Amino acid sequence: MTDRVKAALRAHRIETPSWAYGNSGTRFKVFAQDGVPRTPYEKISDAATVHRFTGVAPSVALHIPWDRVDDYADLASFAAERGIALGTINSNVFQDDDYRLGSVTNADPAVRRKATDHLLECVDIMDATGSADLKLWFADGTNYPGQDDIRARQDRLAEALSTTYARLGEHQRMLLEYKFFEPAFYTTDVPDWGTAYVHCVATGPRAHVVIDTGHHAPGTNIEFIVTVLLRAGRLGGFDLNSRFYADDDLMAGAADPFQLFRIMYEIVRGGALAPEAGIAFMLDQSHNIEPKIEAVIRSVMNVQEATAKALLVDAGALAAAQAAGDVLAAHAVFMDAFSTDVRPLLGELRQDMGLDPDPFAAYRRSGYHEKVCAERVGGAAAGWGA
Ligand code: RM4
Ligand code: MN
Repeated sequence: MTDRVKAALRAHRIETPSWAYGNSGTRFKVFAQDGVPRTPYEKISDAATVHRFTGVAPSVALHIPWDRVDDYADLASFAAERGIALGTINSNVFQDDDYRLGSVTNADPAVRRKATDHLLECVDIMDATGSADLKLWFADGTNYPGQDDIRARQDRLAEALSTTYARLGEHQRMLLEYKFFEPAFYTTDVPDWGTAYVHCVATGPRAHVVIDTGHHAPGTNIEFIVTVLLRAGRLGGFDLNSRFYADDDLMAGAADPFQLFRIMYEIVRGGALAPEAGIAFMLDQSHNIEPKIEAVIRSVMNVQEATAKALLVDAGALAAAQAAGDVLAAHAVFMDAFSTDVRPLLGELRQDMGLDPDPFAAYRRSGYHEKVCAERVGGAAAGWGA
């Protein structure tokens, strides 16, 4: 049992987002922190540091244009020298004045062309970085009934997706992310998993849905969506974070560790944990008041804890209780796993991997933070739009 759980945890991969290392905030204030990276190269050094202490975060997602560089192959070798790879390329068609009324769904063909060209540029970048996944999130939508033609916007979206998909290589995938509201407040063009699924199916077999855990109405049963998409072969991955209210982008597993456990259980149940299953476990967080690298380490550990508990569910006992219709015995099997303290097991696993059993404390002791605070003086700290 323990060996099986440890082997699965050792193989699990969590991708960290470059933007998690830069300054971010709310619309009220961005609190600057010391030692924050100023360039994509420095973000990669931070991501490599997270991997050095956790051992399970060997790739970093980029956001274009925030991480634009002259030579992506050079960025990829810089990452490789530090033991990590460049992962998912996230497109950004939401921070330009031209996109006020939408990007790929804009009524103006010139704006649509500009947005689609950006998506195609992202595929060029993937070719240079060796990235396998293109992640699409659109801020597109409307604020007022009648503002634009909902159906025409769906047609425009479908066209942009097909054009972009046609540019992908055989080994590359398109991941479509949904979000129920914000920044649009009346309609959002990809508001839910159903809409994303419909577009993915129409687009092609390598188009998959991404679940950002913060992008649902309160009370939504996310693990149910996980199961439906997995069963349909269309779950591409996650943007993991947590929330108390809306898209809070807090550390994964912080607000509701039980929900993260339930999600990871459906992943384990669906045979989708191993990297070969093709589910990308990415973090998508915004650290407004907490130290960034520590927050990413904490999130990685939280995801590992939820995963370890999910792996500990006694499948045989659960199936027997379910078959017998024993509601509370089945529930007890589930809760026993959730209630297990998996920290000793994870500590042992890290020692087996040649790591410190407590990545958080080891990072604090390492002096990395003090070092980058001393080095990263002058210049502009990275942040949204930088
Ligand atoms: C969006 C969405 C995307 C992320 C940006 C930063 O709300 O979650 O995945 O790339 O934020
Ligand atoms: Mn996201």
